[in-house]
Amino acid sequence: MKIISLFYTLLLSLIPLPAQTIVTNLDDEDDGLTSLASPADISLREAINHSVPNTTITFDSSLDGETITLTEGELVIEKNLTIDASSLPNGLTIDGGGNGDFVNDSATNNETRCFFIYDRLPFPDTFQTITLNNLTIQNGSYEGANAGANIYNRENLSLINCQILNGRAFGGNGDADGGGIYHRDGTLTITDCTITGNQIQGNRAALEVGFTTPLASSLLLAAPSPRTRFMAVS
Ligand SMILES: [Ca+2]
Ligand SMILES: [Ca+2]
Ligand SMILES: [Ca+2]
Repeated sequence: MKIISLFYTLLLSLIPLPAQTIVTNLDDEDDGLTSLASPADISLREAINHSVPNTTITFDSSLDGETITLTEGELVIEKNLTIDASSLPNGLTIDGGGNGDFVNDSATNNETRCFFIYDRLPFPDTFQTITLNNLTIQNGSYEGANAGANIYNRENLSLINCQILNGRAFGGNGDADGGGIYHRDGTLTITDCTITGNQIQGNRAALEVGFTTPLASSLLLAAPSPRTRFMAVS
């Protein structure tokens, strides 16, 4: 019996547990590589930057319905990662600080794109798997081409029960793309999301992924060459 018990204990020890990091504050800060050793002071930026690949990032229940306003620039995701606020009844908001115009006010209000999702690996590219769940991502702002004011994506991204709101892409000699999402490579899977109020400047065809109502089912967008583009409907 002891041998069997020992066997199972050994077996369990060989099965890697899924990594998990819990965000515990609303600050936009990064205290460095050892920051995750301070479980009472873990920001979303620290969780993204320093968690090992394949981590699921969740949120302390005290953050239910709260907002993280970005002050340190876009959040960069370049590895397999899940950001899951599904345990929060009222979700969690990530705000890029944009003020709704087509002017770069980053010097005065820190406005920024919200998520830059790309590992920058050389060709041939491989695709990381990223899932964002129960997040509101709003007020992103980006000046330039290939924008994606709320989300720039070149990996395999799944959005579940998210709201992508009020992004503003502008400039880029009139070549700004994606007030909400700029999806270039990989796949973009959208399930039960609302993507609305996002705008680009100028008279070029609007290039955001645009939906005004929650989708009834999943939409899988396999990125063709060279790009996937959608007309804005809002
Ligand atoms: Ca910290
Ligand atoms: Ca602005
Ligand atoms: Ca990649």
